[in-house]
Amino acid sequence: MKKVLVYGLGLTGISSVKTLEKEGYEVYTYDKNKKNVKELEGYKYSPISDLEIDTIPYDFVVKSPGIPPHDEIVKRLSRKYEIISDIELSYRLFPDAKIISITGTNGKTSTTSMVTHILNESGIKAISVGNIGEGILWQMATNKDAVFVCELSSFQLHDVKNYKPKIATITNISEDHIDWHGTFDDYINSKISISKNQDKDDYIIINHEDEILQDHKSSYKAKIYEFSSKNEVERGIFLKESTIYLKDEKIEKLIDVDDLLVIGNHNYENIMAASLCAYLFGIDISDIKNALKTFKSIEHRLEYVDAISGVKVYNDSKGTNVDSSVKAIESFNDPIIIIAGGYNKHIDYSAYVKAFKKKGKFMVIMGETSDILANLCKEEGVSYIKANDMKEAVDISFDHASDGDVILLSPASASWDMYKNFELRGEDFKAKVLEYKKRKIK
Ligand code: UMA
Repeated sequence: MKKVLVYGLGLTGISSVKTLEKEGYEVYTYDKNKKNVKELEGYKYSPISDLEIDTIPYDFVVKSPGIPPHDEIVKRLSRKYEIISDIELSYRLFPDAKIISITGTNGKTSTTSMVTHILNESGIKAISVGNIGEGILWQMATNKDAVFVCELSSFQLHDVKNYKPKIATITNISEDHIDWHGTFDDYINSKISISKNQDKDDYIIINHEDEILQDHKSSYKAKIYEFSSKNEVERGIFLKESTIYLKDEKIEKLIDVDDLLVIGNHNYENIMAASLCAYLFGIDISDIKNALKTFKSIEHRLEYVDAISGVKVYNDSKGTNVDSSVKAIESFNDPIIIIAGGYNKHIDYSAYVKAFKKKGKFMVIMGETSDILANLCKEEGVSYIKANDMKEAVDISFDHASDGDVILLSPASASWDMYKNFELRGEDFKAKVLEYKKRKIK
């Protein structure tokens, strides 16, 4: 019986243990913070201590994506064993699964959800997996008939070896997660590795306007399709004035952006990337057109929350890095009061404050990155106030807002200093907005 160590018992670990046990492996587990988890009741696995962790002859180790390569236990394990991600394992266990893979610094969740939406609307059972929802392995083990639309993080791609998707997409690359990767180059290489095993019969979809992706163009062996919101592409999808066109053997109109339910140039780019995935998968263009008309913005991604006394409120808690939040800021024409700050990923925040300066009225800052952002605001002459928690941040924002303004939570930082994840931060924001509304109505 093959022996496997599952390191980390969060979403990834739970899904990995369940699947490995079902597939007949002898499973050992280790987690710094827990031994047994409720979700694994009834499953056979052996928790192991850090002292004996490298004494068993495992065939390989499955590491959860949040655990960085510089972790001492990872370093110890890597001297003796092959360490892979659950994504790599999904390819090894289910080589015949139909997969569409999407990565990129920003837009990957939206693009993934859009592809799933287009496929489902076209009558094909599709499930979004990977860096979205529960772990990929259990989904694959229990949904043999589905197409898996796989959002991949740089953490997950860092530990792939043979993974070879038929269709891969990289939406864009900008600085993120340097605390985990150590260097920007390591982050870039992880992203690019989505395509490293592809060959001429596969497809790679890239952003025509992204310099880093263009610089790596000669390294892709797969057939390249591009998308662009600025220029006509050689082969792919592009936006011209307010219409999106598909160009392969001929040019044909896909949709007018006015017929979409999402706003912002970055969302049009996601629509283009998603449409290319669906097109290359073999979906009819008429089905793609129809599905695009019904796609709504996903939760926590430029999500419209409410309008209170003429002030529109948007939740962009998924804005966890500079590039993502800059795009959110650029989606609005009205004056913005922004709630900023959070976990410090040791990235450069100046582009965020500079972009905000153009349209922004006021920055409300909280979290670990408070001092960094406050100093940048001073340098750029942006007005700001620090807040201790979300309630205070929301109240201050409304105090400074007037009719026609926008209040936007788009922190350019991960949530991990104050919340378990960005979803909980977004929920908290929406709850505090609702509380404010109730107090206001009284
Ligand atoms: N742990 C250790 N040692 C450590 C660190 C963590 O034992 O040094 C343990 C923790 O005690 C915990 C477990 O590892 O029990 C957590 O593992 P994890 O951080 O990898 O989190 P999972 O619950 O497995 O969730 C992961 C992704 N999280 C991260 O990559 C941080 C989820 O992405 C993903 O949905 C899930 O796998 C299923 O595939 C979330 C995320 O924030 C959305 N992703 C980052 C992002 O989008 O920016 C990359």
